[in-house]
Amino acid sequence: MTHVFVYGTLKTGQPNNPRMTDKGNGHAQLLASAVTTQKFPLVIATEHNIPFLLNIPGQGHRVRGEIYEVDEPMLTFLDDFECTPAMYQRSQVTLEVEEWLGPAGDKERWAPGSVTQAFVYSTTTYQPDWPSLNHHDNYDCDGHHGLVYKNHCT
Ligand code: PCA
Repeated sequence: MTHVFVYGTLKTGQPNNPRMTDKGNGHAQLLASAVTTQKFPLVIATEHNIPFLLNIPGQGHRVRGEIYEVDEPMLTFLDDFECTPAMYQRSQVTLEVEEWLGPAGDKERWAPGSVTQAFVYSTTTYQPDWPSLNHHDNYDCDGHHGLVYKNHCT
């Protein structure tokens, strides 16, 4: 099993979260909410208003998201879904756990404030103007930014 940190449309309540809960794609278990220990620019870009975490540590904000435990089929599905490595690349990120959201029996695993690592879909293959777009800290497709996500996969 592998841990993946999601910060965009894959989060609970966001348009692509059903991909994580679809058993046909593999297994994913929500474990915790978390925030990156480093700042990153989280921007909304392209005509589809897609969230991208730019792999530029130290700029932007600490970014909030969720840690999932995923199996090999789900990781393969997500790599494909996120157009890795062309659009996003999967790399390791260091996280501060905020709240345990996983199975109650596993409660001892992470206390709030624990530091852990997970994979994240971030990008170094961004357009030159993206770093100067607005920086977000907690993506919501219906946020005040008004940049409504357009699903290009359906
Ligand atoms: N999906 C991935 C990367 C950005 C996106 O919309 C995620 O939610 O983490």
